[in-house]
Amino acid sequence: MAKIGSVEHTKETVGTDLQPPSMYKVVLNNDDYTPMDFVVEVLQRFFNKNEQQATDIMLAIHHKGKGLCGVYPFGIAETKVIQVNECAKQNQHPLLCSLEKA
Ligand code: TYC
Repeated sequence: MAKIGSVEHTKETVGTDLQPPSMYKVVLNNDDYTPMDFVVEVLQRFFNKNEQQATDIMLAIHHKGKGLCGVYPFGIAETKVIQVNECAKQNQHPLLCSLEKA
């Protein structure tokens, strides 16, 4: 019917690739050993939070067990999880970052 980009479309498929991407929550989990300062630095470096925002999120995680860092399309969320877990590992902290479907 029509060629849009490199995709050949039929009447049925026109418009079906125009949905917004599925979004994923990136969450940090609490633990008893990762220093508070390190978590604040992670939130500033990887999630573009200012010092006050990062401190508030870190304290919420510390008291509630886990907390939201941001919501992103899958590829970006996955990359942030890998980067944060790698940074924690390099610094020998048990900090765990994970994904949840938004
Ligand atoms: N509970 C940690 C402590 O008392 C601090 C902490 C906060 C660790 C948030 C992880 O995602 C976290 N040092």
